[in-house]
Order: sequence, then C-alpha cells, then structure tokens
Amino acid sequence: MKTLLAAFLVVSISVVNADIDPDAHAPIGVMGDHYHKAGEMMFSYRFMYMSMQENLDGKESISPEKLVTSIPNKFSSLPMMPPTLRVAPTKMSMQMHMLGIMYAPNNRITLMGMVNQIANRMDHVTFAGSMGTTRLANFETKASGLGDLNILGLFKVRESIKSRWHVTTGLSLPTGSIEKEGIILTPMNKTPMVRLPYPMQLGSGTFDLILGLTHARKLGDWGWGGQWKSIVRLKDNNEGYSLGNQHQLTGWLSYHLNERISASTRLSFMHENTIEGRDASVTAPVQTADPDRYGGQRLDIGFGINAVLPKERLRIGIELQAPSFQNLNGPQLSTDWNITLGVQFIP
Ligand SMILES: [Cu+2]
Repeated sequence: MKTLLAAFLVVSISVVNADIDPDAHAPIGVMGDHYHKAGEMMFSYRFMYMSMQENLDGKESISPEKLVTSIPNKFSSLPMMPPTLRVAPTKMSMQMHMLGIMYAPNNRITLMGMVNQIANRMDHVTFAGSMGTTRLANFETKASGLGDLNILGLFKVRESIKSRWHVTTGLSLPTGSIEKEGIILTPMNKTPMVRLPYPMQLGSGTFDLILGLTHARKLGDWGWGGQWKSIVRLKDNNEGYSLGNQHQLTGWLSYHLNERISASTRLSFMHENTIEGRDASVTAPVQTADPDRYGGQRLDIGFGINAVLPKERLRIGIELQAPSFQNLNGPQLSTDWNITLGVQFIP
C-alpha cells in the first residue's frame, strides 16, 4: 500500500500544467459527484475493497461463544433446528471492480452507467450440536460475478465559478445474482450445498430508485462539498424480499497540495433499513439468514488524494475510510475499513 501511494505521488508530481483543478472532483469514493460539458465523455475504473470483522449487537461487541448461546434462532420452530444460533460469521471481505461511463448530450444533463464485478468472501465458525460452546470447525463461503447495473441522469441545477449543484436520479437494474450457492458446515457436521444468505448475494434482485443531490464549492486552495444519496427498493424481488432502503449523507473538504494534487477528508453517514420479507430458501441457525439482522447506522471518516494528469484528461484518486461509529441491527459483522482506488479518463 505504501509503495503504491509513493509511486502514485511520484507520477503525479512529475508533470506540470497550470490550467487544472484536482478539486473539481470529490474524493474517489463518492459516485456521481460531477457532471460534464456538452459532448464530453468519461470512462472510469474503480477498485473497492472492504473488510469486515467482529460482530456488533447494537454498539456492543459480541463474541462467537456468546452469540451462539444467547441469540435466538429465527427458525427454531422448524424440524431439526436449534433454539439459538449455532454458526457465527467471523470475517467478510468484499471486492469490487467498477466500470463507469459518463456522457453529456448537452450542458444540462450528464448520463452515467455503472456496472460492477463483485467477489464476496465470508469466514464462519460452526459450534457443535444444539447447545454449548464446543467449536466444531471453521468454513468459508465465496460468491462472485456481475453486480447490479446503474443507469443515472445527472441534472445541473446551478453553476457559478465557485459553486455547483446537481440532482441525480436513476435506476439500479437487477443484473446481479441473488441465487448464489455454497457449501456450509452445519452443527451436525454435515456439508450441504445451500442458497447463501443475503450479504453474500451480488444484487438486490429489485429495480431500485436512486436519488441524490450534490453540491460543491471552491475558495482559494480549499474545496468542499456534500452529497445526499438514497436507494429505494421499488418492490419485492422474485425470491420474496427486498433489501433495506439506504440513505447516505456525506461531506468532504479538500486542500490543494499543489496544482495537480489535492488531499481530502470526508465524513459519511449511512442509514440502512432491515430486509423486508424473506427468501424461503435461506434458513440456517446463523444471523445472516435472519432478515431483521440487517442495516443500522454507520459514520465513516475518510482520507483521500486526488491527482490530475496533463490536460485534465486523466485523474487518479485513492481514498481510505474507516468507521468511527456503528450501531447495527445485530448481531452483525461490523465494517473494519475500506479503500477505493480509481482512474478517470476523458478520451
Ligand atoms: Cu465524469
């Protein structure tokens, strides 16, 4: 990571051009933060990695042992089901490759399309039998493939030399699978292939409405801005559920280190609702199979660097975020940190 950052700084500092503005874009982790001039097109690639570990119930940490002896199993009334949870997730990672294209047919509207390739991985520990704290073994599940496709319109509301406002509206199309399967380890030491729980799936399965409002300002070497973004699920998916709606509010502050590079800091607040309905194929004595153990609130703090290469054709950004507060509808794995690296290119 350090070498990557150093290499990136060297590349960025070695080119000189006065007529550029690294602050013209928000930190790279913010999507749809800017619009384009009529006829302009932009391609982008982002890589995002998120690490999760440690279960939280509300704001409190909960150990796997406590989790499998104290948290009721939603499916306890079904045959062969234990009264409490018996499998505890211990770690999860999510890796995303995101490809984006932006095109402005005129000065008022910028169209944007974005598609992801996702790879999810979750580690678990299974406890033996229907009670007690004897660890049976660990197991891992994986799911990867195409995520949901986003089609957005960014509408300029107001623009001056120092400030701009735009509204975002669009749809997320259910191109990501919600039927991924994997082999699990049960408390009875069996290894069936089952439908994986909700956080391992690659899409929402629903058409989702995306709404947002973005504002950005400049003053000398400083830039700042904010964005509100909501994702609203329009109805239940084919499996009989819908993921929780998401509402996100973020604000950033950036400072020019030189004419090509700016450093930024960002606060991001996210509220997500629980899952409504449920997938009848997802039943297991694990928290991730329970639609009520989803969502909550999280406040992230981020640090980033944006750099512009000659003629403003190429931009590079990196941003690291970590939560300073989490209150989860738990028990749920908590976010540890995430990183976004991105390249944006205007041909
Ligand atoms: Cu763009």
